[in-house]
Amino acid sequence: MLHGKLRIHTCRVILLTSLVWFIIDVIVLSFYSDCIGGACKKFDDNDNTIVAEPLIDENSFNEKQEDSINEPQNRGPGLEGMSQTYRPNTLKRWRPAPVVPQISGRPGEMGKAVHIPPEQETLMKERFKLNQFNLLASDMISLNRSLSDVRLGGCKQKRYPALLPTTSIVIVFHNEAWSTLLRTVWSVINRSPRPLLKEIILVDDSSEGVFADHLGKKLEDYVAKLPVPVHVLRTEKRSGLIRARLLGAKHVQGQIITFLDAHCECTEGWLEPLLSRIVEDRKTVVCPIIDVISDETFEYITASDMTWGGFNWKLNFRWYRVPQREMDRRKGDRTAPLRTPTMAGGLFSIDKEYFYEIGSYDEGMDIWGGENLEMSFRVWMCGGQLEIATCSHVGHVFRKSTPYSFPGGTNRIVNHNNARLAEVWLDQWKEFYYNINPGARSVPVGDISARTDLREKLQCKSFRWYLENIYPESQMPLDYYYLGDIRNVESKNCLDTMGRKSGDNVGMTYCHNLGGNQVFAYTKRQQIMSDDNCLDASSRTGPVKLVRCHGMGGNQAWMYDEHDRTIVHVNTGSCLTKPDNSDVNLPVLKACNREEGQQWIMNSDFRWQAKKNHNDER
Ligand SMILES: *[C@@H]1O[C@H](CO)[C@@H](O)[C@H](O)[C@H]1NC(C)=O
Ligand SMILES: [Mn+2]
Repeated sequence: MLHGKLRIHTCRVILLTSLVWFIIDVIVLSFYSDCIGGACKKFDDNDNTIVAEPLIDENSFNEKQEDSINEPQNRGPGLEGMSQTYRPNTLKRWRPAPVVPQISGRPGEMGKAVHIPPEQETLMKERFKLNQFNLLASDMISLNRSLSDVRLGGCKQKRYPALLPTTSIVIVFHNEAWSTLLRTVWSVINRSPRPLLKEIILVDDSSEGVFADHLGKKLEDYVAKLPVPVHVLRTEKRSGLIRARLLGAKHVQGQIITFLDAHCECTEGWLEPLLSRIVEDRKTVVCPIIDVISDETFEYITASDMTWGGFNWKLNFRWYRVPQREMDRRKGDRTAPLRTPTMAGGLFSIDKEYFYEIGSYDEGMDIWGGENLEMSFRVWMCGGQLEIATCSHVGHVFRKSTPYSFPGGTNRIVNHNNARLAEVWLDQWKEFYYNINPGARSVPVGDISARTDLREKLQCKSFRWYLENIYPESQMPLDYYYLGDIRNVESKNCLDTMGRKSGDNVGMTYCHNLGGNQVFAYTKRQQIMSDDNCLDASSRTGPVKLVRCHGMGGNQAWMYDEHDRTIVHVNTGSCLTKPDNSDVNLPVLKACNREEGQQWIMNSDFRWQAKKNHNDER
């Protein structure tokens, strides 16, 4: 009995003491928080230090209130967003890393191009084959090479929060060259504020042959001496990017995971903008601007801050120009984070817990391809946001061809991955993918139930919502009447892009019913489009060209009359007509004459999708 009472008493004392400490904590924290809010003195023990104030971006604050895609309770800059997601005592005080000094006389300093003397050209070509970049040039450049500060002027003045979370850098590689891999590592060490850099995790996805020599024990011995903890993990067999990244992520000890490619160079101030966005809202996935390191000369070339990520019907990731709509949202401020519909996928930061909450990666995907779009759609549709921090620049060696082998064949793997992505996330718009790429229909997608369950569990929005709210400029039209081939009544032939590029004439040939180059969409905006090109005519007699869709009507507006079956070019009033005898593969534009050569059928396998609106529209 006595024991029992004593125990209860002890418990009470412990509870009370804890309570007192808790209250003290809260008081201290709230005082401290006021400091963060900017009411306190600045953190100025060094003239060059970034000031201890959060990045309060008035523009985005106003924006957030009127914008329906944000959940206000989780958003808002500064403290509210922060205290809900990161406890201040887990964050770190930091200072910008010192500028990497130029080593005079070394090739490639300040990001300059390296030119190989003619007598070494044979050797250069020999070495080029190993990695599909100029390895000889790379080997001549210091691992610590200096770079110029490529940021916009406004970025250099930006103030970031005084306290930021730590990050682990995860770098996956397969058969990587020594100098590019280690230059990536050194650029991270040299240009990241040290308190924020928890560790670097290198994941060797089963490098083979000559690569195994330097990427084995030699690498482990080398990284053991580096001034930052660097771990080398290895997959047992070739696992591909996705599974190797998951292995790396599993060992992450920092609060944020930053994925980098293995042939990158981080520039001055690259990390702070990424971490700052996440500390404001942990459901933000942030990419740097990916600059170009020339595969020929290793010159550092700044990329545009006016491009964002999109995708085409084939589900290839593509860079497109940022539309005016997004520039307006940012009030014309090019240093403000850019909301991008998709990301390239190689380089980004994400909160570690959020990475798992949102479903990490689709483990049913193989080797490479599609995972970046999958994550992009998932983040947007399931309540997160995807941004490019235009003040963060990381260079990447872009290659003209891949040096990697794809067990099972590149096409098969990419089709498999993209088909999974289409099945899980694209809803009815998956038809655009299957129609333009009919080969994907026969590739087994495997079991996707775990991913569809995830979509259900996270209560993700529809792809229509994504197209309406995040990517109205998409090449996949939001509203379309028809998707399929366009057949001439008289000749029985079909319109065909012949695989031609923007600026070329559209063609016509026998109907093969396989989709591909014969698939067109007729959209609510009166476009006749194939992937990112639209039928376009600039005179009443043609020619009819494929031109990159601009969405502004004009020369790209066509009116299909279901009853007459004519396709009338709105600007000129001319009718799309079957080819003349002069060129049997070239449809033309002529004055309308009601003959069968001007009648077209859009009804093969596909349904009219928005018939009601179709009539309203006219
Ligand atoms: C890079 O610079 C650091 C000092 O900033 C030095 O310790 C290190 O040895 C250098 N690394 C190489 C490979 O030159
Ligand atoms: Mn790469």
